[in-house]
Amino acid sequence: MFRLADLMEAHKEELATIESLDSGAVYTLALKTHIGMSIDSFRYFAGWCDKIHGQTIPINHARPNRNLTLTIREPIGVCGIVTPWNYPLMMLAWKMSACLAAGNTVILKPAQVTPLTSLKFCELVARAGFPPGVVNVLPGPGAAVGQSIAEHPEVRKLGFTGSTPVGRTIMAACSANVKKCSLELGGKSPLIVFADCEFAKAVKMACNGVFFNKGENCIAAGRLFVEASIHDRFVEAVKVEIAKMRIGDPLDRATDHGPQNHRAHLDKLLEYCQRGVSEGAKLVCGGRRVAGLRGFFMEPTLFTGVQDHMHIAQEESFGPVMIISDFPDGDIDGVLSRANATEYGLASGVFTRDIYKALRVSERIHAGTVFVNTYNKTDVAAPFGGFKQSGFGKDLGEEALNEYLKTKTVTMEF
Ligand code: TAP
Repeated sequence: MFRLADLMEAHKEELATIESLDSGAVYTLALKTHIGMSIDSFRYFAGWCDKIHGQTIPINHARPNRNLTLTIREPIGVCGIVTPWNYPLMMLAWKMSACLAAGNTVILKPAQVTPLTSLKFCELVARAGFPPGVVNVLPGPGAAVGQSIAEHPEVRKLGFTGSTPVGRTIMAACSANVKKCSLELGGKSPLIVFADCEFAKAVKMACNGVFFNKGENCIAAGRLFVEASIHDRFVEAVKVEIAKMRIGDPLDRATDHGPQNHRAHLDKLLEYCQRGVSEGAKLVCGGRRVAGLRGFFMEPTLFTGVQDHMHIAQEESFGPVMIISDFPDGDIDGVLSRANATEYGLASGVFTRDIYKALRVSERIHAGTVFVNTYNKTDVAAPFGGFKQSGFGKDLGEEALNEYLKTKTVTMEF
């Protein structure tokens, strides 16, 4: 695995170029995040390979004899992994690195629209010297290939990242043979901005929280709640940031915002914005395809005056759409209950200089990740995964290993 990480590092520009062409991610981001964090994942989990062990547990003795129990952490066997199109190599790496470190073999199905980096990755796996059959990549349609992996009786574990509806289908398929599964699903992550925040930082981070990877980011800040007394100033500052964004060729090193992943996704986003307008939200800017540019470019979009019942307040866009609602000054309970009134629970954020407020929000928000005065700050050592219908099971960190291990209990009498 260390050798594989070194090979990925040596080919990182090539991988980033392929990822950029295949997914529309801007090259600079692809290099740092899509590829950079994939390399970090393999290095991090390579370090775990010789640190996976069980426990020695004192149990009641069967007198007059004595007993000793120990646990052994064993690989599960053949694991399936099914990934989405927004971070093609990174989603592969987050799951596969933990899966391999735990001693399993793997069959991975990449998203149909973005299979290229996973195929290049196979070449590096072979060059790194993995035994044949340990890593298998099988591109194809989810309904056929993904479903077959989920249903196969000899695949004992399935790790899935994707949408909540497909997650439900997968869970049902896994239930047929009681397969262990972990699901990293959609989100509609609330970001709460209090008036006592560091204003300029909050604006920049909020824009990053929404527009990072053109919004095709599962933890994207899906809904912003801004305290009423700074609401108008905040909206003006976001408009200034949006106006600065350079939209264009993702391979150009100066570009900030590339095209959406594929046509059907862009069409869905335009419809989503239409729905926001027809439900009465105020479209401050964007909501359209970028005129005069070839490709699936969408204007960074800003909605204000969004009411809780609206579709755009409830459902994830998975695109560059910022959705702002205000909340009365000082109403922490009110904003928390609105932020928690969703079936999703992937991530969340809070901006305030008041540590008491930040900790109270962190404690009471229903989400697998809380960012305080930052956003999108994931790390290979920190567990990542959602609550509620955003799924269960963790990627990254020590906890991810549990998803790909089983525990055997051995009890001896002497
Ligand atoms: P999905 O449509 O759910 O697709 C994800 C993967 O599942 C694809 O490889 C897809 O294959 C496959 N699939 C489709 N139907 C299947 C079935 N019946 N059985 C097995 N596999 C099947 O998601 P997407 O559109 O690629 O990605 C966007 C969604 O992923 C968003 O909702 C986003 O929030 C979520 N996401 C979540 C996270 C985390 S960590 N929670 C990270 C990234 C993305 P095809 O290629 O044929 O569609």
